[in-house]
Amino acid sequence: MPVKKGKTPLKGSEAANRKTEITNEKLDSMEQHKEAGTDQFLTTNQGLKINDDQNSLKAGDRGATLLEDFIFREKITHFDHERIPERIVHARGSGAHGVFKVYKSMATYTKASFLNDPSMETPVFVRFSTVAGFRGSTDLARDVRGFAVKFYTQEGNFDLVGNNMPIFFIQDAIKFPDLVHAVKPEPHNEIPQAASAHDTFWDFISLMPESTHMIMWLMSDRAIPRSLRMMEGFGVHTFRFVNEKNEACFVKFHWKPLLGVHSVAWDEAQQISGKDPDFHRRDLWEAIENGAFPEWELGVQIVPEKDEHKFEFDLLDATKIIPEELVPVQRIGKMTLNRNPDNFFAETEQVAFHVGHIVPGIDFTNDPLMQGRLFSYTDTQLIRLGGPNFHEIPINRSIGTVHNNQRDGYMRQQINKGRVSYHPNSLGGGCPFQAKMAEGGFASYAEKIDAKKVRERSRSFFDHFSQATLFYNSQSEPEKNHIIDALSFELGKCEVEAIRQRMVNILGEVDKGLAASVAYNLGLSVLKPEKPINKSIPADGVEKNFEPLKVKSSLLKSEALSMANTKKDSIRTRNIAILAADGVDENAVTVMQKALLAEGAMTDIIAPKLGTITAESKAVIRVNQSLLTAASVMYDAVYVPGGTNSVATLAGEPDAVHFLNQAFKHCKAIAAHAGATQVLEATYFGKKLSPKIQEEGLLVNKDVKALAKDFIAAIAKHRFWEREKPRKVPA
Ligand code: HDE
Repeated sequence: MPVKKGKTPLKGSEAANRKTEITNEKLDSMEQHKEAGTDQFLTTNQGLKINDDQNSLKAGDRGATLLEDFIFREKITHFDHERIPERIVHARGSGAHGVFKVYKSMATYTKASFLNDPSMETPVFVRFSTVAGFRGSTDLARDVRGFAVKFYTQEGNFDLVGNNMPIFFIQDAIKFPDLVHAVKPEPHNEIPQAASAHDTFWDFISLMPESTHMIMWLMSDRAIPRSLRMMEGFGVHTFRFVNEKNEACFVKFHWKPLLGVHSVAWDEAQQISGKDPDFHRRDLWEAIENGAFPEWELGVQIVPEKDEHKFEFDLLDATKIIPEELVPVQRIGKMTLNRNPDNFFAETEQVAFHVGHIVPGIDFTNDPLMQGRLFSYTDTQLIRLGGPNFHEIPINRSIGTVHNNQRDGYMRQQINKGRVSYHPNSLGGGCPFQAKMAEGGFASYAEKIDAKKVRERSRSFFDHFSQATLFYNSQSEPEKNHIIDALSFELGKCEVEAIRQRMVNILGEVDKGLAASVAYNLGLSVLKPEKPINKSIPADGVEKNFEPLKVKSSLLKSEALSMANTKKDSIRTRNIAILAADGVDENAVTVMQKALLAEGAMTDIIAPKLGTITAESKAVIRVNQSLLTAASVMYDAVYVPGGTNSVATLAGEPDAVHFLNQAFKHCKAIAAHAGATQVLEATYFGKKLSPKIQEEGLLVNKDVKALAKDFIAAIAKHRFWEREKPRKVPA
């Protein structure tokens, strides 16, 4: 039986059991590959029944194919046109359907109806993405993640087209093509794929001090999430809320994942890219199929209009956050993703987001990055989706009816009746007519503007380092080390030493220790940064000073910026590996498995080969993965049950020992039943610790129940980063 879409959520263990159930079903049945309603004849696109789909029409059975073969030509022509241009950025993505509900009315701030009525369930479609890689690139690239949500509201579609980082590289949209050209594979040899670790990217960045804050985020573990379900999301720009009385306030949007914010190790990310490049896509898909629906709370930071200028930074500058200490995040509603797409192309590929898709109650600000985006998204859909009717593609359709006088164009689906396609008209009774604001008509917020037309940037945008420093100072010790490692890796991949040097000098403006550590790893020393060279020559010939302002943030640390402070209270949906072989202690397997499943985790029995293993008790246990198909990097934690023969086999099996070595290196929880210490002793860390095993997150106990309890607590901590070797202190 295939998995049903839109089923009711399963709770923890139910969901976990379902995983194995589905896997087995998948193996046993081809049923799921059937399309609904395919008990029908094969036809051409014109509806003609086809009687031979195996042979083209030929002049004799060994002769040339005839031009006449319209059936062959139709099939091949369609095939030849199957691809559409991939997105210029965010090409690699994964999507899901869901719903959003506000907790309580937000009418004080916004008249948006989907944020006013707690009983209203608004359908959503979400697309997560990486930015730099091509459509087939790996999920685990070090990159920003797109987090785009389409709300199908009663008042029209609202798209919150955000990222998993709250800021951006640049302040003005005119620099976007430069940024993207710099990060994409280099144009002469198209290397490297889905990676920022190359000269053109760091050349550009080292000349754009405004990108420094974003670089801190990109080099942090936020850029290598454990799961798309465990990422925060941000609207990035400051938006406006507008209420019924037309009073506006500023708002920043946040998505807070209920599973907490977690990441993998960089070494692990690189290995996952080889073992399972679809790791995030698969994880999202399976969680939803298993009924473990991903959830986020929508958060807002609200700033009254009168407070626009009260901060040390400019609210219109997309390279700045509003620290949560200054304006707390109010959690106002919840989004639940509960249905996988039926067809990747039709939905995830053809979905067209646009920052300009808003509803009454939400409006823009003059953030120059946002203003540029307002142009770019429609423009890109025109080329990508082939014309102006992309709003008619099912995934892009508004749930409200669309009435206007726009007509025709490539691939028009709607058949407009009648002869009136203009306004005003009398022949159509004046229809469709304009809506007053009281009737839900959209009117832009009447912001007062009195200014000169200039190509300039406000000086309030010129502090490029204070929040980069705030971010760095807010990190835990292991997180700081990871940033140092990431920078050393990325810059180490640059061939041009001058680029490395320029970047190291910029890091000196963020934190002296950070810069010194990276410089040490690169064999350099930190020098004074050069003056930025991106000067403009205005019409009056007077050069503008682009030198960054030296500002010190009055806030030294912000708790919300460190993932060390995230939720660590659940092992729900975590994948746990159980290494076993013939002769395993059945009780040690089942007691542990039961305890983990009860907490909502999932388990895989991994043995030297697929099929079944026979326990000491002679019970037959089904194997989910072999040591060849599984890898430690695909699991959150590892358990080794006892059983004399099983333990002896695993201790002599290099793949099993490697599995544990990797889990240890990546700071994961490892549990061994007392009888299984022989396997641990075969590892590099077992040798180090033996005979008395003592290390946080490394558990040995002969009482399986007690071991399970400690193991669950350890897995919930996500990682034991402190296990990593201490960094060398530069001279
Ligand atoms: Fe985008 N961006 N962007 N971007 N962006 C696109 O639109 C653009 C920016 C973001 O899953 C494109 O349909 C400009 C910030 C996401 O389909 C394109 C600028 C943020 C997605 C485009 C930015 C984003 C896109 C490419 C500088 C976070 C994927 C394909 C002003 C707030 C949406 C497409 C999806 C996609 C332009 C900067 C998020 C070319 C000009 C800042 C999540 O239109």
